[in-house]
Amino acid sequence: MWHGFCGVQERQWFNWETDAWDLIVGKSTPAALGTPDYFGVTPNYAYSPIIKKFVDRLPGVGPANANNLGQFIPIAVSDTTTYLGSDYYQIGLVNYTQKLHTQLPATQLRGYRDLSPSADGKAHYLGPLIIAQRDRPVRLKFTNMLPITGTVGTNLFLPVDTTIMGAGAGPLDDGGAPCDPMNTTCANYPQNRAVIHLHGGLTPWISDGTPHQWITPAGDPSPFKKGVSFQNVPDMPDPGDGSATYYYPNQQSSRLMFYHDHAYGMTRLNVYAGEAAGYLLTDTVEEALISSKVLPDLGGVYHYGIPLIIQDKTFVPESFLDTPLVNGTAYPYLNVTRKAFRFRILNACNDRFLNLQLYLADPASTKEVKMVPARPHVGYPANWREGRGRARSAPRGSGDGPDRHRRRFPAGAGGAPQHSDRLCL
Ligand SMILES: [Cu+2]
Repeated sequence: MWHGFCGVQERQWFNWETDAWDLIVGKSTPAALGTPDYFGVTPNYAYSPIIKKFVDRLPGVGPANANNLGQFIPIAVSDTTTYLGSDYYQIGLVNYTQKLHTQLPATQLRGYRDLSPSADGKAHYLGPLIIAQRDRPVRLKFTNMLPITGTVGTNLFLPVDTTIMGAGAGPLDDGGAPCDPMNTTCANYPQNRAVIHLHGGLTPWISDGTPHQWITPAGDPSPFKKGVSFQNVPDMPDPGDGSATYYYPNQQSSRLMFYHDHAYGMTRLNVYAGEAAGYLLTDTVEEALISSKVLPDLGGVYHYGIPLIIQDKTFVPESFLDTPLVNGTAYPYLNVTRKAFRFRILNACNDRFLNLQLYLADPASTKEVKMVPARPHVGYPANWREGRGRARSAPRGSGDGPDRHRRRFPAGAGGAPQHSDRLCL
């Protein structure tokens, strides 16, 4: 997170040839979306194209908080009458496209659509967000609406490694007879399998969405219809082929979770493709903290804070996960005013721990933030990168912090803040 004026907007990367942090744009001066050249003169097609930073707003919650690309995270529409005492949701799985940055074409995605008649009928990346209350169950009917085997769009649009167990051949032949893939050619598991798992939820096993509880779309000709552990919720009507029911008791404290695919052999790919959405659990303790002003109340859909769902993606066919998305946009910004904000930060990366820090960006420099010289590490091996005196190693401490920050907000009459500022993510 770069906090402050987001003036310099190109990618920064450590260059092992020169032992320095380079702004890639300063090195190879490619056009927007050009091929980055991180290692001397050799093109590296495996890296995402150069994307201008901090030009798109953060997608917010609900259509009123859509960004300049029209992206937003919808709140799932709850049905409180079909199952009295429970919030009921109907969610489908579809292929769709969405623009994730101004300079990128629309990206092919596979994800969830709120099937409530009151929803807008569209899939939205990271949506629909389910807001649940402690001790009030959520019931879910999930329908796999992907194309059936043999039609366009059946297969995942990402490369699937069929040598991984559960992704290639299974124990049935094309006619559905038992088959031993160790000894003969059997049918492949289809790539339109899906299941929903509530990540972090205390969920009974029938509804846990384990790797062996996937389903294929209704009418799919594959001999593999559902995982061997598949169960519907006993006190809900059988939803039929292509659908599954889930019961989440919500008997745990408030937290931001997410629900995502968990299909055997392709969980990582399905989640990467977009099968993930937020699940915000609230409770009376949190409400008391908000009403007593211990936690800031930003009002409306941000009563429980602003979600920042961070993921790592690549926009080329190989996956180096070199581009962060926040709420579905690459390098977004958020206009903030001088008051306390509450962010609900979720690491939904495939491959990364996150070390989040706040820095004041330096509009006078060609770098995003000021950097300090590296200190040599006495006694380290000669080829140890840390000790080789590269030009800049870390953001300069004097460039961050509340003192510098405060100067950017001259007070108006009565000490009221006059200016807003950009939080670059
Ligand atoms: Cu998970």
